[in-house]
Amino acid sequence: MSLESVFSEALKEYGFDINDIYELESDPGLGNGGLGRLAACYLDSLATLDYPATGFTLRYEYGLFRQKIVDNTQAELPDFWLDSGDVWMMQRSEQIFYINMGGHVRENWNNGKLEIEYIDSTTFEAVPYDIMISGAINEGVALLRLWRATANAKFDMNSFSRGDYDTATRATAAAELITKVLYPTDSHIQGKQLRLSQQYFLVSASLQNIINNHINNFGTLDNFEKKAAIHINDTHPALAIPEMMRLLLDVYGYSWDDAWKKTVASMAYTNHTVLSEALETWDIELVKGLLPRIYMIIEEINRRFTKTLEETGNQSMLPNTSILWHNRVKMANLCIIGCHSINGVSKLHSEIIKDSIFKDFYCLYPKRFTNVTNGIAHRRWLNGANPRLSGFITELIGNNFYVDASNLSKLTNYVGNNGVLDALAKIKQENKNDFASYMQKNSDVIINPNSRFDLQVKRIHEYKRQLLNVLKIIHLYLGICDSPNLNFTPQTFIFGGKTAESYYHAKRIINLINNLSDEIKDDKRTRDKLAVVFLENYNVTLAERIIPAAEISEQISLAGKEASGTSNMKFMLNGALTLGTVDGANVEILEKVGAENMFTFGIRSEDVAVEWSRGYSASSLYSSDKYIKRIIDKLRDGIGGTSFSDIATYLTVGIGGVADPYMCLRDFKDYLRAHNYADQTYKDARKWNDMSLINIAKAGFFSADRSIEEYAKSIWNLEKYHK
Ligand code: OAK
Repeated sequence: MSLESVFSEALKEYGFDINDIYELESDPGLGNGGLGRLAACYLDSLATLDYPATGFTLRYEYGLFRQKIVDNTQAELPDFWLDSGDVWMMQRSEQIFYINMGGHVRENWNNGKLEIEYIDSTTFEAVPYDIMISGAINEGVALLRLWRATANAKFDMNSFSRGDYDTATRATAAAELITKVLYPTDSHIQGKQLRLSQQYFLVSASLQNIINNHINNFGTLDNFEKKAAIHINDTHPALAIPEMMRLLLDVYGYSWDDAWKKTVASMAYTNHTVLSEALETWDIELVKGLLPRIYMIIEEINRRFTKTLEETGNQSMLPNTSILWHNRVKMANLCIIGCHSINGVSKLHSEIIKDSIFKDFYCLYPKRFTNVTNGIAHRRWLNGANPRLSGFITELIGNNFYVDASNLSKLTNYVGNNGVLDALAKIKQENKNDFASYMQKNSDVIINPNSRFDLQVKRIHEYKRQLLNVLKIIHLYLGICDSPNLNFTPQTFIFGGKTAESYYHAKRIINLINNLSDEIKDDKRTRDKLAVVFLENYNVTLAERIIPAAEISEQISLAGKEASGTSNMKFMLNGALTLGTVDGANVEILEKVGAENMFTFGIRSEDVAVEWSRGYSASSLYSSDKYIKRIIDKLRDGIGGTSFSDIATYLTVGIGGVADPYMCLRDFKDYLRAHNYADQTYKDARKWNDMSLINIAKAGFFSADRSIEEYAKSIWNLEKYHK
């Protein structure tokens, strides 16, 4: 509403700083990482671009845990975000829906029509809470609807009236468990019944809601697929497909063929990962037990699909494409069979899914596959998070980039302009100073604002290779110890990120980073040149503070593993230079800025499988490369007083699997080369600032507005409210 300065002034008169007020509101930690954050960015664009849209999610009482670093390792504390977060939510008790789970079903044929009777099932109530997402420049509003689970009030009343308070309260507690807490596993499935209940609860409430609205508007579902588009954000809401079928068949009386046409025509699916451990599969018995009717429908979908495969002579595709396989329900297969559109989230990723994990499906349905490269809410990540930079850009090119980020390209007119480059450098320095003061004030961490800020902030995961970054820092550290008088640009390596409580290896990496931080701090030879900082409880609030201060953005996943990445886009938009592999959306960043404005390194995705098949041997790298050997030996000897021999073994011999599964040692040498090149470039401030300017200028493509326009046009066939 452009009223921030008015409020800021008014608050000042009462002795308050508006920033302190902002701090009081906690982040709604309703997701784990990139997947949920992307959805939040998309809601901003949907509202601003005037598209009619609702995002559905669960109103978890406890969001993603609060991370505390205790004895240099991660501890998890509950995140009760609702104490300050629910001021924005409106309960809409008039739109409650009912969801059945458990028990069994009886099929009754009545005059040739099938009627489904639910026996001994439990009915839950889904209560909606709405958060309005206002458009930035218009009157558009998108809705975020969060469902809270509770016991069926009618059922409760019966128990109460019988005086059976125990049953009544037990039922409420069991129901409320469904939306109690967000599962903290990212890119890894946990096959728990409660998680499956959450998924079904979300899709059933949301679909009943969508269908109900449609009936209210049109009085029929005959035109449903022409008026509604349902998007499945990874496979977590995949049960929307059989649930849609259930509603059309059992409640609205459509034939199978008509119901199926409607379902496929209205549903679209985005895949957000190729990691096999993240591809959801559910135990058949679990699905049957919790969702008997849904399971029957899945079986029928699969029976018809399998029959077509056989009729077309494609039986050999069965192992990869069947929904039911080896006692598991494969959710991605369900999505591909049940959706008219399937997309990856960067050009490279969309090619990889066609060539590898969904290859057979691509042969069967080539027209369904497409790409939509991710984007970020540039108004949040530039205008909101970095007012200095956005103010300066406005002085240079006007404020049209706020509405249309492609206008940022006008900044290329200032390449080589010393006045502009100096101003950019000054802004970066001020943002660094601010961040250093913030850290000192809020967590007693001292950061030298005159060192180079090098960041890797994201979930901690083997494939993202925080370990590779650590190996490099150990190398630099040992180098300074060898030659303390060598000219060395002071550098601060900043890490941040959470990992699931159960992910042992990632927790060890957090431990290693914190120990390394201590050892370097305690060493007189290195402490003024090198620093490692682990930001506790990395979240959106912290990201908004640190990204504007970043100079190097580490995007160093093993090629082929990061579907897209979105922090890479946020960093570039704020003028950081990318040190990265040719992976995910880095590929498109490279395309936009050119190789001369990015520091790339590492194996290419198409070569990874080739190297494995040739017998990639990490242990021979250990024996042949004296730098690698020294670093691994140092891990064994100890960092910060603790031996990390388990990590040394993981890299060289393997722990219950192959050695160095994400090829850290394979890419180490080339990573060092790219780092050294970045280091040399940094010494030439003019060149560095020019590169930084070009990165900002080319970031417009990565606005979520562009992604949403692509979804609206090519997948949803969606029109704006006001044409
Ligand atoms: C998490 C769990 C299961 C499946 C995917 C994820 C996930 O977070 N994927 C991430 O999605 C982001 C948004 O598309 C991408 O930028 C990340 O590369 C991807 O890891």
